[in-house]
Amino acid sequence: METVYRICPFCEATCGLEVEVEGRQIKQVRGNDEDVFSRGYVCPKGVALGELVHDPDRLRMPLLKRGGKHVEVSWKEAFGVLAERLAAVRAAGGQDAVGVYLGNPTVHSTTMTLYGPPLLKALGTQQVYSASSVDQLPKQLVSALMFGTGLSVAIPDIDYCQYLMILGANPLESNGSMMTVPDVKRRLKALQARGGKIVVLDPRRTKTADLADAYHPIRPGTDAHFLAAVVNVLVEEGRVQPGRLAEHVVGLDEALAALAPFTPERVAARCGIPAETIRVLARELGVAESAAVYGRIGTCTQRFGTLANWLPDLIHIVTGNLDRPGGALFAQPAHGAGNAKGEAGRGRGLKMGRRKSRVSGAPEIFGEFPVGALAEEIETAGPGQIRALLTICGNPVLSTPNGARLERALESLDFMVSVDVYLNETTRHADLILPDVSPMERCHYDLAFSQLAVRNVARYSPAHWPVTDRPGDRDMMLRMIAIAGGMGVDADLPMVDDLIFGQLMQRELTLGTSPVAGRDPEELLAALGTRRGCERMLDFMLRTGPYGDGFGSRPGGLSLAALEAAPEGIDLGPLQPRIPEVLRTVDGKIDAAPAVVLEDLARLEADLEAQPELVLVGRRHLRSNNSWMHNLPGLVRGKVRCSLQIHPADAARAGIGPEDWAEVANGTGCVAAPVEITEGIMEGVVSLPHGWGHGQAGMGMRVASQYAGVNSNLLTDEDDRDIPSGTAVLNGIPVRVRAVAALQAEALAAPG
Ligand SMILES: Nc1nc2c(c(=O)[nH]1)N[C@H]1C(S)=C(S)[C@@H](COP(=O)(O)OP(=O)(O)OC[C@H]3O[C@@H](n4cnc5c(=O)[nH]c(N)nc54)[C@H](O)[C@@H]3O)O[C@H]1N2
Ligand SMILES: Nc1nc2c(c(=O)[nH]1)N[C@H]1C(S)=C(S)[C@@H](COP(=O)(O)OP(=O)(O)OC[C@H]3O[C@@H](n4cnc5c(=O)[nH]c(N)nc54)[C@H](O)[C@@H]3O)O[C@H]1N2
Ligand code: SF4
Ligand SMILES: [Mo]
Repeated sequence: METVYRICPFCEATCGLEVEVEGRQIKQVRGNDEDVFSRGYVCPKGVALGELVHDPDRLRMPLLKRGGKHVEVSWKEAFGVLAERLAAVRAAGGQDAVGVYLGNPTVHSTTMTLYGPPLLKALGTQQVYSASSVDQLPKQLVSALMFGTGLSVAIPDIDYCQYLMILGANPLESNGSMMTVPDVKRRLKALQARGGKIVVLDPRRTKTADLADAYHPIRPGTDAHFLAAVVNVLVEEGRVQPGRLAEHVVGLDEALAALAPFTPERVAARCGIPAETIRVLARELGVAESAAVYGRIGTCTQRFGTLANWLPDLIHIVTGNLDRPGGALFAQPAHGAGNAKGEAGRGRGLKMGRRKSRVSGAPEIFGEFPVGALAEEIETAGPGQIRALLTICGNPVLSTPNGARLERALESLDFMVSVDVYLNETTRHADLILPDVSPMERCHYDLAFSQLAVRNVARYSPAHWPVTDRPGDRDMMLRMIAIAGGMGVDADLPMVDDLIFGQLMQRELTLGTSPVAGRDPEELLAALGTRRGCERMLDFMLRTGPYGDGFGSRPGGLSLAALEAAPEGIDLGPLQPRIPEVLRTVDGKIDAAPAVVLEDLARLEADLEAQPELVLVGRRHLRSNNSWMHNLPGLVRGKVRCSLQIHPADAARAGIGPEDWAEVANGTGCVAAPVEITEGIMEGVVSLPHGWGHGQAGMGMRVASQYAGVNSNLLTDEDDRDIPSGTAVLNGIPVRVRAVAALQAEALAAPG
């Protein structure tokens, strides 16, 4: 028996795990009590690491579709097919004929995070899509517009905060998102224990709402209305107190004036929250010793995602809580985030809309188009039409709107290749599937989540088991990069890796502000020794980062070796104020009133007149993770999770009883699910979790197929998007419900 320490790669909490292994077998997984960040916390998904690693259905060899069936082939054959088919598609349609979709676990894999960008560059395609546009894109867009980079996200300083308002997030199930916060429950309870207050606004009375000091049901899609009214009250009552921020902000008066139409009295009915309650909440925010407003999925994947993500930061400015301990602060990760590079306090800002998508003219943001536009880009003929698709760590058939249309589009492709670990709803359409290694066979450092963490920490897990019978994930990516870059199937991979690293190093050396500016590259290469791949890049980034040893110029500073020697991680302390140094906007100011955001207020005002209808929202469960952990028996056992939550009054109106199944339908699609009649959801709102709908022909997930459930994204409309960000509207979807029993009776009565 051997104990191995690893960072859990499954969700954003990044818990430290203590894994007992015997040879290549995981025997037990526990939380690592010594971990400087998670301090022993673990959830059932982390405990299921062994089930995932040893899952007999996890792919171990490349699969090639022959005569409609997937068969195992050698890696050599797989790469040969990839090279030949990609070349054929590009010869006929050019580089944009190859589309790419990057799914969520891409960001949880250090290898994919580091080698994904060079792969996109080698492909040279403009047809890039990702799970961002069914997730956090609105938050990243407003962060870039206001502060200069898409990962300059103001994070609630949860460990010091005295008043936390949570909208559209349920961290007690999700373990937090766009806020890396292991053991969130303990931290929330500590907030309360020091006299602080937590307020939750959600259409469902969630576990987080139960823990909170106050819970207010809110109509889906009306967070922006509500928050705009909160700002108005702060203005009206003379509580605009940006303090030291004032000199760093432009556009504040303009922003406040633009919100004037949204008084509590005008938004109350639409939000389902009394005007007086809105006033009370605004006052509480205004007088709190420190406060943060945290919105997540419910505020992002909705009709006014951009506005609903701008307003929290505007409130942070108005109340002086931005960049103040206990308010919302910017992380300072060890590897050197984009907002720690180059000239301090100034940068290039965000350039968006440099091009438009071919069919619906959606603007590019951060180099990608909204995934809602993917199917139309595959189906619509003309220059730039996608004829081949590469998916990496993605299951868009279940995760993106109108999965049925996307499946038809995938079937019409000339070639599809997926890098994945399962033969699932999406990859079953692929001609070629390249299996990834398990988390035990790759190194891990959280490049993305350390930028979103509630505390500055640095942790690293080396690959534990060597890969012998196949290319490792780095070599798989390098081979794909070589093929895409026209270097052929037999390219020398160490040479390709050297090229990629050389570019990374060159960029750093040319930054006048770098601790290694002007140094001899040969000397730095020598200092990096025999490290290659991710390890070499990480070591370089850490050493040139804000806490790094600067390759000798800052003795005692961080390096990969220091992290290797500390499997429990290195604590770098609480978040600290970083304004103005953190800013990377062109003028070095915080833009409180970005034009694309203010322009959207007309749409918000028009929505005040909308008539209430029955709408669908999503939800998450602790023992589930998007679409792909349903093959692990330890997680899916027990009560049926893919049920329709419905309020008793709505159930009664639709004639639905507690033992019934309900049909949920709208103009996009129709599904049926068992119901859970509960007071825990607002009247006029029903909820289905996403990520279910397994069990189609041609899949290879035997457990998941037995717990199939239905795909809630058969009901979401791919054309329905938050306008500024292009993010899909996945919450607040108009639907009709009726008892399936009634339906069957109708079918029986119908002639023939
Ligand atoms: N209706 C509705 N839809 C939603 C949401 C919602 O709340 N409601 N949430 C949205 C959100 S927030 C997200 S992030 C997206 C997720 O969207 P996706 O990322 O497209 O979907 P996932 O379910 O995360 O699927 C991950 C895929 O990666 C594979 N995978 C897992 N581990 C690895 C690995 O180590 N390597 C490789 N190569 N592959 C791996 C899995 O088998 C699976 O195919 O879904 C979105 N869709
Ligand atoms: N166990 C588990 N953990 C996960 C995941 C998982 O699938 N399972 N997925 C991971 C991923 S990829 C992500 S992005 C995060 C997401 O993290 P969270 O955002 O915390 O996830 P949810 O639990 O979906 O919470 C969203 C809440 O928004 C509410 N809601 C829906 N519409 C609205 C609205 O219009 N306004 C308001 N105010 N509320 C609304 C829903 O009722 C729900 O309670 O979780 C991550 N962690
Ligand atoms: S909370 Fe997230 S990171 Fe922590 S053990 Fe669970 S899945 Fe892993
Ligand atoms: Mo997500």
